[in-house]
Amino acid sequence: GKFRGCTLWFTGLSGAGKTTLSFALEDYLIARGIPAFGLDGDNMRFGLNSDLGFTDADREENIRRVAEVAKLFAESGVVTLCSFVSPFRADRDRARKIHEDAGLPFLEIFVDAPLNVCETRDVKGLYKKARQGQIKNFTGIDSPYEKPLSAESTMRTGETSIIECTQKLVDLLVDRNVL
Ligand code: GGZ
Ligand code: DAT
Repeated sequence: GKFRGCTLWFTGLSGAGKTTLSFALEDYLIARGIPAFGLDGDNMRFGLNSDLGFTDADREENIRRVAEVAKLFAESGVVTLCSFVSPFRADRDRARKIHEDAGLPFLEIFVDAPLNVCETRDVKGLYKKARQGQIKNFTGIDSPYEKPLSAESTMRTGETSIIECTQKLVDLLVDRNVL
């Protein structure tokens, strides 16, 4: 069959919708027999990256290791869905380079929801804690987020439904000959 290995890199604030969209796309792909796998903080930060926190340097190393792991999954033919805040442009650009040097497609997806939308959602109650000073260096509150300048696609999750966003991702994969 056709070789589909590639990495979709979801970046955006906590609560923007990275995990939700990557799960929806993973379900869609698996249901059609296409191997897909999601990497996120839950399966990377508790294992391989359990030595890392949220300083700028630790985030950089987190993204570097995730990118190397994603490259291996993509090399094996899997559609790899990475959901990380990944707030720094240089770190995302390096993740891209790691893939492109190996001849693997890398699609950066900007999951773009305004801070006030993410903070109102407050899926895990972390914004409240960050506002109260219980969590330091929280992205969007007291740590920066550098928006992508040339993402392959942007999902405006504050004004677009999960279904519409998922369809847009499927369309992108068709356009890039993954599907
Ligand atoms: C940002 C934090 C922080 C700080 C804990 N800043 O909604 P979540 O919970 O699941 O998404 C956030 C996740 C970010 O981990 P990443 O590995 O994606 O970050 S990075 O790419 O910057 O390395 C949030 C939670 O962990 N969390 N503390 N200070 N998000
Ligand atoms: P993240 O992984 O970026 O931290 P999440 O997926 O855990 O974010 O939470 C996103 C929340 O927003 C979740 O409760 C679903 C909701 N939501 C509403 N519209 C959405 C959309 N179009 N795409 C993704 N999530 C959406």
